[in-house]
Amino acid sequence: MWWYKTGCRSPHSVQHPLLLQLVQLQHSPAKIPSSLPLSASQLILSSRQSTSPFSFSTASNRKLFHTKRPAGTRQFALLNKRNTSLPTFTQPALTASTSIASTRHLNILPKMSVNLYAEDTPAPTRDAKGLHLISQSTPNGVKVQILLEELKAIYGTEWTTSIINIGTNEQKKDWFLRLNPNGRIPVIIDNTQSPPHPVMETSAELLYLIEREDKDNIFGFTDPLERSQMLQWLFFWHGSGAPYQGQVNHFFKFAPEQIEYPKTRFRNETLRVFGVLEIQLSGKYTGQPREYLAGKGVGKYSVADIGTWPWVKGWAFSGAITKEDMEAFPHLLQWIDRIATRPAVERGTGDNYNASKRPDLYVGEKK
Ligand SMILES: N[C@@H](CCC(=O)N[C@@H](CS)C(=O)NCC(=O)O)C(=O)O
Repeated sequence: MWWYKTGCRSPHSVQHPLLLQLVQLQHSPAKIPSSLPLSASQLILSSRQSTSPFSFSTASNRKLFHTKRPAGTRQFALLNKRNTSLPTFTQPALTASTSIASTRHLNILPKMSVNLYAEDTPAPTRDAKGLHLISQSTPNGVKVQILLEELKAIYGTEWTTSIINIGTNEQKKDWFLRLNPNGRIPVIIDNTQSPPHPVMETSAELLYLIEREDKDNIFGFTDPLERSQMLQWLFFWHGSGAPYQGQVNHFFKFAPEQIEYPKTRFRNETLRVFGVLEIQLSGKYTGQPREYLAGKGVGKYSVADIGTWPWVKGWAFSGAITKEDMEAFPHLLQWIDRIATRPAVERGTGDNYNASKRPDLYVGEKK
């Protein structure tokens, strides 16, 4: 019998992929979705759940016991097939030799291909043959624009671009939601895949592009620890930087009324995460100042920087953060300037992505 040690009930603690699947099993043991990975579907779940399905452990205290459940712990019980004394279930349709990848392919992908493009999908997107980008030069759009320009400079990567105006809510229309249900830019579609493969969420897009194009790992790393560091900083900004700075822009610049609490809260959080980047770049705790966020020594320019820079360089946009505030982050300011001078960065932020300069790329409602 296996007991899964729990310690934390926060939403973050249920992120372990296997555990998320087990939560699904627990909620609906009679109906196991066919998309469940085989490993999870083969597990047999005890009906004697002792507590909320959301009481799983964080990575730090996660542990499987092959003994009796220790007293005083809130546990999620998994039984292996040898234990027949408790109610069990299995997923009959899947066998050990059935790969989930093939199941997914059969059940889901053909539907995606039928529905990916609609009649009102703008022609440049619907007819694209290779990589296609739908963007606008916002901080998130610029991330992907820059990486594509970098890849073009090194490898001759080709793609086509459509620019939309998010001010008209083009990204909330049905044709766009088929490509990115989140209704936000940017999105890329790889039409060389069959069916075409859309990618949403900027960090996932950056990773998709380097896996597809960056054969020499110029914007990524071969060393697993350096790659791990790159992912940490890429995720740090995606999860703990962009959302705060985005809210600063919203509450200071766009909100219909000025409300002090969120303005203070998000301004302070943004300055705090700038401070985190400053710690990394200054080498405050390592004794090694660095030029880039990830990599050995002074680091190497990578998608961690590309995913972070377009937001941080726009610190002045909201009017909430002053020059005096930024004086606390000298290494961060140097990093902003260092990256700004790259030719691909200049191109990725330049006129080629400006709808008024490139009306030929502009699709959808314009206003
Ligand atoms: N987490 C998403 C965020 C994308 C995002 O928020 N994009 C903004 C532009 S910077 C957008 O499309 N806003 C329009 C809207 O919210 O409808 C990502 O990283 O791709």
